[in-house]
Amino acid sequence: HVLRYVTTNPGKVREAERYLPDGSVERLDFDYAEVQADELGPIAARGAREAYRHADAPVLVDDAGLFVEGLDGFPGPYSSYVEDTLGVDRVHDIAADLDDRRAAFRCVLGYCDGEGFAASPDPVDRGDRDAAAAAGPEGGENLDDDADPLPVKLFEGYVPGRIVAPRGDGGFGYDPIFEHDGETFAEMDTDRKNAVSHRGRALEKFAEWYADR
Ligand code: ITT
Ligand code: NA
Repeated sequence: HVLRYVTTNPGKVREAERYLPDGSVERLDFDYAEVQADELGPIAARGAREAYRHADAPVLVDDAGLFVEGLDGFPGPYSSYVEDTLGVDRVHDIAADLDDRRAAFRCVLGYCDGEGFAASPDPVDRGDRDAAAAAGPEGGENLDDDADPLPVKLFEGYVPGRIVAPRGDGGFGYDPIFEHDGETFAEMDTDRKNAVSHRGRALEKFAEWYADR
């Protein structure tokens, strides 16, 4: 079975391909409805169900966001909208005036193939969400409060860092203004970013689970 990685963002697939066997994943350019929610989990869960019903094949959706500590987590689930409207440079300008420039990227992967998951009688298996839980209230309870019975399995990843003036040409989105361990994500190559990133952490958990599926 080819796995559909559901995203309008080719940068995400470039990162995801490193975790899955050659030829086992292809991008499905499908823009699922992003429900308004203050957490990524419910957005990914609903997106996975919608994408599965659209594709009628196994799907993985990837919902991510940048959470700036000194802005109470903004732009968070609105990161895509804010990138398109304000833009990355102005997010940096706003953060530059803050005392606290700490930030984190979060990623939630939602998998749906129309079948249940043996290890989890629940409609939603929350997967391993230790990192998100440890990271604070954003990772919080009720990852998916949707009543839709179609099972979805969620995988989360988190990386701490801080907002800096833009540096580097790699990556995509907010990568130039997100520094982790002295380098921005845009200064890292894909393997280096994957080794520390929110998406890399989530993909690692997913790939380990998916290998036995
Ligand atoms: P899809 O929803 O179609 O997957 P998207 O780019 O809108 O594409 P998200 O809603 O998950 O994806 O992304 C929210 C925003 O965060 C968006 O502006 C992305 O560019 C950005 N983003 C996501 N992952 C990122 C990463 O690893 N590095 C930098 N920016 C990232
Ligand atoms: Na999106």
